[in-house]
Amino acid sequence: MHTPNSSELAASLPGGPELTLYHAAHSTCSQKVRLCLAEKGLSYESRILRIKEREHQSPEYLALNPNGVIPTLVHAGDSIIDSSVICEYLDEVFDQPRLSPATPLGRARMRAWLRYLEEVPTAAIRIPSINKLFVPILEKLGPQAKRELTVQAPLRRHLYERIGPQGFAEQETQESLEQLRASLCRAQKALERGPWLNGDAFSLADIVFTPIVVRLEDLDLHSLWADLSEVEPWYQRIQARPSFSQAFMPGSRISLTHPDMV
Ligand SMILES: N[C@@H](CCC(=O)N[C@@H](CS)C(=O)NCC(=O)O)C(=O)O
Repeated sequence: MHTPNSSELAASLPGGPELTLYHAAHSTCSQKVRLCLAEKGLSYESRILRIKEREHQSPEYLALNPNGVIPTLVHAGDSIIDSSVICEYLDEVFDQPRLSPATPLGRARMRAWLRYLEEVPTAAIRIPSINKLFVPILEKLGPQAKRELTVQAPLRRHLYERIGPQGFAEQETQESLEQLRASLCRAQKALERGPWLNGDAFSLADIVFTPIVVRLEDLDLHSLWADLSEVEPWYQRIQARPSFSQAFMPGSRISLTHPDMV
């Protein structure tokens, strides 16, 4: 019997040549979209962007994504930006398996999770991530490259200007850890009713939270949820899904990666 190899398997999946993802292995927002693609069994053309080379700030890329951040999905020639928007788009266009509740109320609750996850932990995780991952890279690149990366960042110039040689100021780092802890406590409450963030069914809310928890683990911040009885079992369930190893491809886990790979 012929066992299909991985490229034959990819070619037989829906999505295929119509979907192109601009992303990076270590990028938490890219990981959200890769998890969604894997859960939905979609194949795609992968275009890896090197942040260090400022490929996400090139005119060609800015034409696809004026925010100059990754990821961007191109579907049949149209670009879609913002990771949770991309996830919702994929879930609408490729309908099975559904990753959103069937009722308007269920979807409203899931979207409230998505907005909260964007506003609080997704923003907060940037601070310890930059402290650990980007500061050594920026220091190696030197002041000129650092200035260019900062000045050309369409969304975050002012955030990046606050990065000192040791990273962000202690108070900003502490505030981000408080926000991350608050989001884990909110997850704990939801998971007590669980088994998933939005109730009975695994959904985009679980997908969007996952890379944040993975990054916390990579930053040795597991202590932030050590006393929260439902969070670790949820994380174990997430890691047992086949989508996890597909989305977290080599280079995704920063503690296992040399910073030079970014
Ligand atoms: N709201 C955007 C944020 C994307 C984002 O911040 N991407 C990061 C990587 S996770 C990035 O491109 N950083 C490079 C930069 O800010 O210059 C989304 O959800 O897609």
